[in-house]
Amino acid sequence: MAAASLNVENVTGLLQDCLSKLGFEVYPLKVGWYNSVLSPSLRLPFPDDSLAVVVLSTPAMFEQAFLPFMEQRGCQGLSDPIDQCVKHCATSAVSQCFPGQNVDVRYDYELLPSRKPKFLAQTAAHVSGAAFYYQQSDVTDQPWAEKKMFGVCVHPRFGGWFAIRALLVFEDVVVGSEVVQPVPPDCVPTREGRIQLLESFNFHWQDWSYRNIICPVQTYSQKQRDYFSARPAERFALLRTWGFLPKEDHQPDISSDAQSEMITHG
Ligand code: B12
Repeated sequence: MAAASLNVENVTGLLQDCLSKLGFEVYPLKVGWYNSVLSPSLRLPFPDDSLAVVVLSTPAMFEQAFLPFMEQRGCQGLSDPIDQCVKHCATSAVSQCFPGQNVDVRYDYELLPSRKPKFLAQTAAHVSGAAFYYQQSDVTDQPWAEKKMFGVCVHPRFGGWFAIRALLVFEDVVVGSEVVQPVPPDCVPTREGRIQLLESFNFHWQDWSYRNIICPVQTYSQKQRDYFSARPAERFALLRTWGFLPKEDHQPDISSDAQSEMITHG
């Protein structure tokens, strides 16, 4: 389809058709909504009226995309298997739905040469209306004195049981001025709820309690929990016990302390 005939509805619809069966959700946004809350060094280098789409993984992604991806292709090289799977799904959807189109694809784990993230996933999720981004400044009369508290997005259906994986920017697709910025559902409206959320996310994120701040419609399966609770070195071992990696291959030696402390986002 030529760029001129693409619009918010058909881009979102085509991506949804490709990606929802794989356990992803897609939400459109205008680059200007994102850029207007950020300082110049973090803004996207595209016109304010261009279309972007943020891609979230839901609990179903693990069984609907990741395990079949491992079964069919296996992972190649040392990079994170989930990241490889997400990249495969996103690039396949883009080349299938929009052949020849100018689409800039950024992943949550990518950094710019300045070491800043290529896009701020939580800000994108909030301005698209996908998931409210609760930040320190959303708590009145903060109990944390000078401490910096990291913010967290809450999805209205999945609570914290999701991840923000990618941002696609359609440079040549213009979002009309009549398109209104959606407000994300405020599912943690009270001061006490927000304090509990930010404290769980900052101090006890390993116990995953922040994910249940609202009652989710679906959570990660036991298999998925086992996978994301494991450290990277153990994840390769788990994949091997599930039959996905050849036993004799040369797996990365990720036993050094630095690497086993590495956090991969699930
Ligand atoms: C670096 C990083 C980390 C670092 C630092 C954390 C941080 N927030 O800075 C470390 C390694 C500590 C980390 C840890 C974790 N992380 Co992390 N991390 C990231 C990463 C890659 C970048 C975040 C970042 O650097 N932000 C920069 C700071 C400056 O941005 P900011 O605080 O949001 O500030 C901006 C906004 O306030 C904005 N702004 C200003 N005004 C306004 C107004 C409005 C309305 C809005 C919307 C925005 C806005 O401007 C500011 C910048 O100038 C993101 C993925 C991504 N690409 O975004 C994941 C991400 C934030 N992490 C995530 C998770 C889940 C985790 C962990 C739980 C690990 C895990 N295995 O699951 C832990 C727990 C956190 C903790 N307690 O320490 C998830 C959060 C999902 C969610 N529901 O929100 C993300 C989004 C990854 C993902 N794929 O989903 N992480």
